[in-house]
Amino acid sequence: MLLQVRMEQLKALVDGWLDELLPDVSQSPQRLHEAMRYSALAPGKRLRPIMMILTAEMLGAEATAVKHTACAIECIHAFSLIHDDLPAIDDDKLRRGRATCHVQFDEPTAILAGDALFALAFDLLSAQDAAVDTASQLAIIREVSKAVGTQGLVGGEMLDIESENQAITADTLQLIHRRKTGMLLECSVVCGAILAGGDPSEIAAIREYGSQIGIAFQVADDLLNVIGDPVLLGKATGTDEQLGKATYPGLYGIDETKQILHQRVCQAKRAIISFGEAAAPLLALANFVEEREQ
Ligand code: GRG
Repeated sequence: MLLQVRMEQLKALVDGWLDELLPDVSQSPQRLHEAMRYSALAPGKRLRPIMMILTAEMLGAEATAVKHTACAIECIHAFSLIHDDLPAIDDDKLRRGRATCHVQFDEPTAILAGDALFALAFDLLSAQDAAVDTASQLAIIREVSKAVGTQGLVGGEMLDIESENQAITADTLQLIHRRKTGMLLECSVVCGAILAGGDPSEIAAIREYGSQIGIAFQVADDLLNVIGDPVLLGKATGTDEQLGKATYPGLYGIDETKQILHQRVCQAKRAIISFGEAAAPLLALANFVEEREQ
């Protein structure tokens, strides 16, 4: 099946899960729940849950085996987008083709909606499907905690802010991209592999795939911020330059950035070649990361 069709199907599946697991707007505090649902259910790609599902399926598990973990990661992702868009950080007005959370609601509500999505993520991780054994569940909670902590998402964002309008090295740029964006994508495929009962060598190969795709994804994001279509992206472009962000096009120029992106995607594909035919969806997804327009 074409990856595009499969991605649409999986996106609908994940949206159904999120709708079920997010707090209802009829419950108090209603405005907070409204803001959480507004951001988490906004029309994003659901790439992290999709990657988790495709990984689990590659190892022979059903999509439902990753339901709670996939939704937890998407809640963390939605949290990071809400906080990233705040006036104190990137001050963005448009996200996923809609007003950002603080514009639609207000700043305090957006901050709290992010915080509540983060708490919900760990609730989901600790209450996930009975089929998961305790050791795997703990391994997943650890994996997610590391991916979002000071050596992951939060730390990467801090480095990103500190690097604004500074001359930085290629190593620092790679570190920022790995932490700010890469580790949550890597974590998504690793969790999929753990939940599907992957052995250590399978998990290591999948981790390498996730690590390469994770950096490639942010390199593509940097490129799209320069040459992408804001309508397709559902967010403003040109903002990295305005904010003096450290980016691949800023350091290497457009053509070399495209080559770096291609190399990362090739390395990702090489990492999972041993899975044979079963790897086809993740190989196609790697191509999507290189060619994406949104
Ligand atoms: C959530 C623990 C935690 C901390 C917040 C603000 C912050 C710390 C981190 C920001 C990290 C960030 C927003 C990185 C950019 C990652 C990125 C490329 C986002 C866009 O992802 P897509 O394209 O978005 O998958 P959609 O909308 O399709 O889901």
